[in-house]
Amino acid sequence: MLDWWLPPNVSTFGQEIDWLFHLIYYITGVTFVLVFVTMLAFVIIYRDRPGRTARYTHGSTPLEIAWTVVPALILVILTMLSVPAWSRINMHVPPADFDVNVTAKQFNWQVNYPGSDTVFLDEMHVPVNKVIRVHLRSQDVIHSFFVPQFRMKQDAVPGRELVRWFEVMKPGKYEWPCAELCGFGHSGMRGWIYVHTPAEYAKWAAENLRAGAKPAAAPPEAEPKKEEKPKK
Ligand SMILES: [Cu+2]
Repeated sequence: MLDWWLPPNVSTFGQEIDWLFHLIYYITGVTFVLVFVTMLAFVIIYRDRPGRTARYTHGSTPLEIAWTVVPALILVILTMLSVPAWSRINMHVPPADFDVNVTAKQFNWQVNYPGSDTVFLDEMHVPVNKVIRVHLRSQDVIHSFFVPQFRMKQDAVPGRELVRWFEVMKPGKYEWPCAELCGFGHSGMRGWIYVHTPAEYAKWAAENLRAGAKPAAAPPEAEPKKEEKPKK
């Protein structure tokens, strides 16, 4: 029902995330309406009128217990509902069909494929319907790998290698912005992930993944190719 404001999901695990998102959205939406309707009603019902005097009230203990216990229960239930999704997506990385190294820096994504020494700037090419394992690093500050259509967001933390995965069900060109304010060029830090059909991917790989091949669309100010060679 909220499809009009979320970008279309193309990831195998996206539905689990969207379902939780919608559930939380409706719970907070209903709470918002109830709180504001009650507040407006009270403002009108208990407004100042001639002859009305203020009255001391301690409040209502049962009511206070209820509005503490109910939200606490909702949070516990939401946690229990989130655990299976979190565990399936983030705790267990499935066997990968492809590994990709991504090193974030101010202000580019540097992409490297095992077995090739080419570093691509701000573009990643992967085949559709395959488990892609991303080895995410940062060279300087915290960045955030974000692909809205993949329902995937992960901080890149200096000094750590984080492994995340995705499997895309639909070929296309997907925007890949940095979602962590990382410096003056942050707003320009974005790349594209090209999800190809198997034949297209094979063609791209044959043309671009030979050792020493030139990055396809690196901007003119691109760094020397071997400047950051991810260690394995
Ligand atoms: Cu960044």
